[in-house]
Amino acid sequence: MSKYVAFNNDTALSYVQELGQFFPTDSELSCYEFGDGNLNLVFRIQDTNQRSIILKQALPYARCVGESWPLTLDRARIEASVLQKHGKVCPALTVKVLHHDSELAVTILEDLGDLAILRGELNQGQTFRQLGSDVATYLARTSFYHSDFYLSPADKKALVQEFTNPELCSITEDLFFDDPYRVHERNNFPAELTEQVHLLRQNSTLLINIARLKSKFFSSPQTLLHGDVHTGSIFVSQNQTKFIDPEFGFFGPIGFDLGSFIGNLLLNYCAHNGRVAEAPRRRDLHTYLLNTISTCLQVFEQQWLALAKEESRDLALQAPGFSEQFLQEVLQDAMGYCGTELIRRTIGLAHVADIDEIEAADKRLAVQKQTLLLGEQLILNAKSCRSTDDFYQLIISFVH
Ligand code: SR1
Ligand code: MG
Repeated sequence: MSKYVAFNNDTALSYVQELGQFFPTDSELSCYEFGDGNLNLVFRIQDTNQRSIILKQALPYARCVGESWPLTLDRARIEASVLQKHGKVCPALTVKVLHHDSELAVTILEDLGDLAILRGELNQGQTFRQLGSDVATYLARTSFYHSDFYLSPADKKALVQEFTNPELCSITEDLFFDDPYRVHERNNFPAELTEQVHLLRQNSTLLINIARLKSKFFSSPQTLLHGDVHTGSIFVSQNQTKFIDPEFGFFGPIGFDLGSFIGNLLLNYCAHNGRVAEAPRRRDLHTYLLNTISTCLQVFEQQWLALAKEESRDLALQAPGFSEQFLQEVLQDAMGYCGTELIRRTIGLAHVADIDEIEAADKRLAVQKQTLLLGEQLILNAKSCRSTDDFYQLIISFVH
C-alpha cells in the first residue's frame, strides 16, 4: 500500500522533525504553506535562528484546477532528479536538493529566502544585470552535458528512459500546441480578441509551423530539458540566479527552454506597455529586457559552441562546422517555441500575472493583441532565422 498522504503544516513539520537532519535537536520549529504555483504544495520550515528549508510536495492532481485533473506523483521524482543532474553540471545556478522521498512525492530544498521570484520582480520594474548571461550559462551547460555530443549512446538512452515524463509532457503538448489553435474549454481570452484568434486559427502556414514544433517536441530527445522555463521558475537577487521547478523535465529539443525563457521576457516587455505610464521609465525597462535577450542569445551561442569544441566526445559530431549547423537549428526551434509561449500565455489556460494584473481592460487588451501578433510572427519567421542576430532583429522589428 502506498504511504502517500498530502501534508498540512503540522504533518510537514513532523516529517522534518522525524528526519532530524536539518536543524539542531530541540530547535523550536514552525511551518507554513505558501505555494502559489499551478501544481504543488510548498512549505517553509524554520527555526528561531533564521535557519529554514523548503519542503515541496506534489499533489495527486493539478492544484490550480482541482481533483478533476489527476496528475502523476512521479513528477516529484522527475523534478528532484533533474535538479540533481542539472546541479552537477551547473551548481551555481540550480537550487540544491537536500532530501527526496518518491513515495511521499516530497523534496526538501535549500531555502532561497534572500532571493525573489523573477516574474514578480520584473513586474515591479526591477532589473538584474547578470540575468541574461546566467540563464544562457544554465541552458548551455545543462543542454550540452546531456546531449549526444557529450553522453555515450548507452548512457543517453538510459537517461531518456529515466526521464520519460508522459503526463507532464502531455500538458505541454495540449497547452502549447493544441488548445490555442482550436475551440477548447480550457482557453481563456476576452471576447474582443475573438477575431484575431479566429484569424490565427485560419492561418494554414502558421498551423503547419505549429505542427512542426509539436512534432519536434514529441520526438527530438536532444537533451534533458528543464521543461518549464518561465520567469516563475527562476529565483533572483542582484548577484544570484537559481533555477527551480523542473517537474516538466524530459529529453526534448534544446530550443524549447531557450524559447520559453525569451517568450517570458517578451510577455513582460509587452506588459510594460500597459503597466508603466511614464514613457522614459518604460523605455528603460524595454531597453533592459532587449539587452537581456540579446546577451542571453549571444552567451548561449558562445558557450555552447565552446563546449562543443572542447568537450564533445562523439567522433562524428565533431565534424568541423557541424556544431554551428546544429546550433542554427536550435535557434530556429527556440524562435518558434518562443512564439508558442507568447500565444498560449495570452489565450490558453495558463496566463501570466504580467498581463492579467493590468487593471485597465483597454490597456490589457492592447497588450494581448501585441503578444498574439508577436507570437505569430516569431513562429512564421522561425525557419528563416540563421543567427542570434536574426532572432534579435526580428524581435526588434515587431516591438519597436
Ligand atoms: C496545469 S499546468 C499549467 C502550466 O503551469 C506550469 O508551470 C506549466 O507552465 C504549465 O503549462
Ligand atoms: Mg512550476
